[in-house]
Amino acid sequence: MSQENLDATADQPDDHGLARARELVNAAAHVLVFTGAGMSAECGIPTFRGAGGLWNRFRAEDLATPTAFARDPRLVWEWYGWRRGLVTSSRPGRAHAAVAERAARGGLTVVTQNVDGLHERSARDRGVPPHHTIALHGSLFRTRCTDCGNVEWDESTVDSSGEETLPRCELCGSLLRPDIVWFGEALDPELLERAFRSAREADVCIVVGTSARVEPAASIPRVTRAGGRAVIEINPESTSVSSRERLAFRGGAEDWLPRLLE
Ligand code: BV8
Ligand code: ZN
Repeated sequence: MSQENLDATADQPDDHGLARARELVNAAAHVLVFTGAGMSAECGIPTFRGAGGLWNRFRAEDLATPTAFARDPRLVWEWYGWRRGLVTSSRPGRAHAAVAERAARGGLTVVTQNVDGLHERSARDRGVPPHHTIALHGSLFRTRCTDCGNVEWDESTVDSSGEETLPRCELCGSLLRPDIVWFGEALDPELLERAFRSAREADVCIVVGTSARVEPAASIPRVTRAGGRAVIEINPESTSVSSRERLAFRGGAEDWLPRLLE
């Protein structure tokens, strides 16, 4: 389906727009679902930007950079420990379920900027193999040693009451850090390559709940579009993705994704 074919669709799709988008998705051999924080908003996990966003209350430079961790690891661990707790008490929602159910039928890859693991949990519940989800920015539930680089799965409660209580490497005793990609750090080249390959191979890319401002992830839908394939957006607000896209569904992920993928 070429871009010209989509241009007939209104910016705010009506029932016809939904029918058209569903046609595209159903005809696709390879669907890419590209998600951001809005995907988990209805599960009670705050987004970063916009009303109620974390970056309104906290500064990214103080919490999500290697410099911040070097300066005050206790503060950074307090923030990630709080977020780990928030996610532990949350559950994947209807939007995650719709994606996982379609992935179980095959032909769907998720590329997510989220570190909450909710796509993975939802997929696991349905027996979908983990490689269907590419988590570009890491995980709240993994640690990495600042010295030997050892990576471990870790769901425990973080004690950030003092620097001496912070998690330590079981191999070498050095300080552990969250295994998350911070601003100014390189993304895993293998994951990035897989994500961009999916974008090139996708017949349709569904962009859900991202302000599309953080690079290089934000370029993923552009790659699908550059190949002449359709990009569908689900977001209550307009973004740089929708300004070029006619198939933009204004509203929450839980409202639109199940209708699009059922
Ligand atoms: C790197 C970890 C190089 C933190 C995160 C090109 C141009 C300009 C700048 C750059 C560039 N290339 C690189 C940069 C610098 C920087 C960058 O992009 N800066 C931007 C902000 C200007 N990028 C980097 O630093 C990257 N690294 O480039 O390294 C390099 C190379 C070699 C060697 C060394 C270095 C690393 C970026 C990774 C940053 N890490 N995550 C953490 O999670 O604790 S970023 C942070 O933003 C989040 O974690 C998230 O992953 C990411 C994206 O945010 P969104 O998911 O989009 O969330 P946001 O809140 O913005 O939007 C939510 C949306 O949901 C809204 O649109 C809202 O309307 C919508 N919504 C709300 N409710 C709902 C909803 N949608 C649907 N349903 C709802 N119910
Ligand atoms: Zn170590």
